[in-house]
Amino acid sequence: MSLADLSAFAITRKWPAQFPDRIQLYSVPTPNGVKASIMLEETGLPYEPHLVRFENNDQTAPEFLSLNPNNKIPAILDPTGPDGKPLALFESGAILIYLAEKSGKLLPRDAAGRYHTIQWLMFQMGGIGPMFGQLGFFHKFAGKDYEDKRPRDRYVAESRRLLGVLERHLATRAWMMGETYTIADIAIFPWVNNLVGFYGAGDLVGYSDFPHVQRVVQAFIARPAVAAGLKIPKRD
Ligand SMILES: N[C@@H](CCC(=O)N[C@@H](CS)C(=O)NCC(=O)O)C(=O)O
Repeated sequence: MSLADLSAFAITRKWPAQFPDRIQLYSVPTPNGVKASIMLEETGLPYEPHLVRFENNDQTAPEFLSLNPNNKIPAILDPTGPDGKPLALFESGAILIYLAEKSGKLLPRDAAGRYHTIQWLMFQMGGIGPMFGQLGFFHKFAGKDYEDKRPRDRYVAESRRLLGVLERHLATRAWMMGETYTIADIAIFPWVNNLVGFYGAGDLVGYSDFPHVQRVVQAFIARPAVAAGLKIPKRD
């Protein structure tokens, strides 16, 4: 069998594929980035990680934009996508659904279970990600020096509200979908972990009021694939 030819994809000029038959991952271990690496680790699909260096603005390089015009990680290039043709994909939620369907793992097969998993995935993409991300900006990054605390407080209140939604849901469940661990968990829990870890916003949002969320985050980070994925691609 001959090796896949990815030369039509400009991104492979900046990040050459050493293993062109494997899924190419372009990412950074941020809360959005690790969703893809954790999923690849969980499914066991063969892949090759490439670090996108924000400090060099790699995400706005023409080679990166050729795959994701929205200049954000994560992005993948699967040499053997649908119909055996290469598939380039960005947006972590789309990547999770794609890899679940490709591997036949972590997305329930029954129609209702599938839609409910996608529902919680969308809840993360449209709610938790953007809101926690803004809270990070106003609490940890440049926005922390702003005198007017109303923008920060707005994102604190909204993040706390979202944690409350998770808390009530998880009070009677092991994972977002009950007994079954799914891509909804892979989307949500890196963000909660990051909020109280790297962002240091636990006290601000009253994290101690959410014991069920805490329990599930602990179970999540204890999974070997999660522990590995949280560090991929390796920063240099
Ligand atoms: N909705 C996107 C968001 C991705 C995103 O915000 N990525 C951030 C890192 S967590 C990024 O690439 N930032 C670089 C930039 O904005 O220049 C997804 O889920 O894939």
